Amino acid sequence: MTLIEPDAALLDTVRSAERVVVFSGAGMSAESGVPTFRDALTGLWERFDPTELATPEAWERDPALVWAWYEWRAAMVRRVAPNAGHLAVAEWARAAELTIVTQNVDDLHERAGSRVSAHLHGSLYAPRCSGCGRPAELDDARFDGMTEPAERMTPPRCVHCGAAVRPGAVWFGEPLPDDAWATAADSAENCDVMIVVGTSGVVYPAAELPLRAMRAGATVVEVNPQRTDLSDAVTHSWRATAVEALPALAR
Ligand code: BV8
Ligand code: ZN
Repeated sequence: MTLIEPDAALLDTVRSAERVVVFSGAGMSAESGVPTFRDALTGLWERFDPTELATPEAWERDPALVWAWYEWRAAMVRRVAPNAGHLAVAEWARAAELTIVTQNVDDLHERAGSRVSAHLHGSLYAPRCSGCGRPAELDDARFDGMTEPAERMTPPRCVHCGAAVRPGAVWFGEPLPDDAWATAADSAENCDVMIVVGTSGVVYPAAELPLRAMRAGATVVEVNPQRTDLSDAVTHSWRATAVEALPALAR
């Protein structure tokens, strides 16, 4: 059911829920100034389709282009701050058993004080070796001087095996991290309330999570200024932004 405003009964259900899952997508960070995934290709990269560039094939074809895009996004996120939606979720977690499952590769939930149980699509801040898979210890200070995007940046080399260091994101065609998916699926199937915020619901298997929560009998509230592929499948779809809705839903 599409909502313009949640009624008192829904607010009571959400605020009194013991087991809550917050499932977030790129719209969660939009009001912090982070372009959503479909808008993440601006300037130098606007001629690319994100679902083309976020792939192992793009990395094989042109690692310097892909590495530059992720470095620029990581530098940009460092210059913004968590928004009132991130802060409300962090506050909520102090009063209920709250599990955060995010598709986002930014660290804004963490910087708001939350512990994220599952980063389904990896992180901008977890570069790893494309050869041996070890995490790469890179100095975040490298972002400080990065005020202009560069079209190409040669990725650093792994100190252990010499292979190129790759972004820590999960690309299209790559499996989600087993532990993140297991945590996310388990929390979706065992929650009383799921808040689905800021996702277009087109990327799988992540978009399956609200459907699993519905099948398990949870109250699933979508928060999105637009209608999405999930809007008809959830119990309530609130046309609101993360900053408008989350402080109202949290206790
Ligand atoms: C896998 C990291 C199997 C990279 C990302 C055909 C049909 C179905 C599925 C497939 C298919 N072909 C291929 C697939 C599978 C594919 C997929 O789903 N493709 C899609 C495009 C159809 N999935 C995969 O490949 C996944 N892996 O399936 O592996 C496998 C198993 C074993 C062995 C091998 C393989 C991996 C998918 C992970 C891809 N990586 N991110 C990076 O970030 O660069 S996904 C990427 O999209 C981001 O993480 C993003 O989070 C995610 C989803 O996008 P959204 O978060 O929803 O963001 P979007 O911009 O779309 O929407 C923003 C929403 O916010 C909008 O609705 C907007 O209205 C709203 N909004 C805006 N402002 C606000 C707001 N909401 C609230 N407040 C606001 N202020
Ligand atoms: Zn290595």
